[in-house]
Amino acid sequence: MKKKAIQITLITSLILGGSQLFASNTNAIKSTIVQNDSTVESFKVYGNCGMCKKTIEGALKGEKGINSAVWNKDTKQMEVNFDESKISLDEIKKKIALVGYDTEEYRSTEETYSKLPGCCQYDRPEKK
Ligand SMILES: [Cu+2]
Repeated sequence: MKKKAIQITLITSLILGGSQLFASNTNAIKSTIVQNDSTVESFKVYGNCGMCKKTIEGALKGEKGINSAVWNKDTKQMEVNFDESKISLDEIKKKIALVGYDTEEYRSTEETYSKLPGCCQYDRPEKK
């Protein structure tokens, strides 16, 4: 009788141990996937108001590899969550420059900037 009890304990611990192994394996796979398709970067985008926010965020909306893009008009910080295998940080900044907004790395053209509504014509960083 005692022997049987020990056997059951052994089997139970084997099952438990096995399922724990399985669980930690799936966790490892999950976290790798999350890391692969989501990189979060914050950087400064020059701009003024709520309309700028719409234009800046709109530059990335629906673009391949962009999970989310939020610009804060008070701090001028842009936070982008993206898939590095589909779009690079440089490409993101170029897209923002294309709609009229400067980052430290990519400057919009004078022409595009001058077409922005008056309230959106922010003080531009000095030319390097
Ligand atoms: Cu604006």
